Amino acid sequence: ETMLRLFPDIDTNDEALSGHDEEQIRLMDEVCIVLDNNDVPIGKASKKICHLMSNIDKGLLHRAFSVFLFNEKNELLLQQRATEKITFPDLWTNTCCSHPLGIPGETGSNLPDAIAGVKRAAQRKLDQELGIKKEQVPFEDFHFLTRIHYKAPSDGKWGEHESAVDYILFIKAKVDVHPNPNEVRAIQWVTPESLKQQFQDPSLKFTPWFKLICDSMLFEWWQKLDGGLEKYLNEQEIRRM
Ligand code: DMA
Ligand code: MN
Repeated sequence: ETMLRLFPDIDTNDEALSGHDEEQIRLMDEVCIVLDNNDVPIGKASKKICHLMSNIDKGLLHRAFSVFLFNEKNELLLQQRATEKITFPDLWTNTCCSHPLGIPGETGSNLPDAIAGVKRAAQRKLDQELGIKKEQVPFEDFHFLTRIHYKAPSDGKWGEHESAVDYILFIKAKVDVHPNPNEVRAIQWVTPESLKQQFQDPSLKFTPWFKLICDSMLFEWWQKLDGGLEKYLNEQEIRRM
């Protein structure tokens, strides 16, 4: 279908994964939603195919999401990615990131359906990565802010880039966190001040998308958590970064 017409010589290089963690290799078979440049689904492809640089360079783009979870004190939950992660291992990043799957309920071709899809995916991954139960992060408590289309290099080892349309979700919730060690090495709650301070410490490494969001909008959004966030919600335009 469309996918094969657009990407007839798609690369499925399995070599690239050899030596990596078995569970993380298995997760590379998850089915991502492939998009045109305007975030309209045009097909599906495995997470592995979506993350190979050779495919990304041909324009292969997929849908992703980034959750920012705050507690009652407006502190943000950060995670350090597990050493087992194939992409961006050991880096500090926002609460939870992943991809909505190409399954009913997580896909959507118009914006409202796509937003509903990423919220369901967010509930699924908050549980799988951090052991946060769905009941503590109700669907209707997620706020969609905007979409960011970005392309970022990885740390080089796997020779790949991330090119995605990233849905930004905020949620304020009281949660119990039980990190899955195959996904998450450490967690911490930060204030805007302590996060800014950590950026000054060269021994701490952060993911490129988290840095990008911090360098652009995060601190402005964060300030408005208890009032004034409304005007930032449900942005229709895709921010290209
Ligand atoms: C990918 O997150 C999503 C973005 C926005 C970079 P990830 O690498 O943590 O995905 P997963 O949890 O599915 O491995
Ligand atoms: Mn993740």
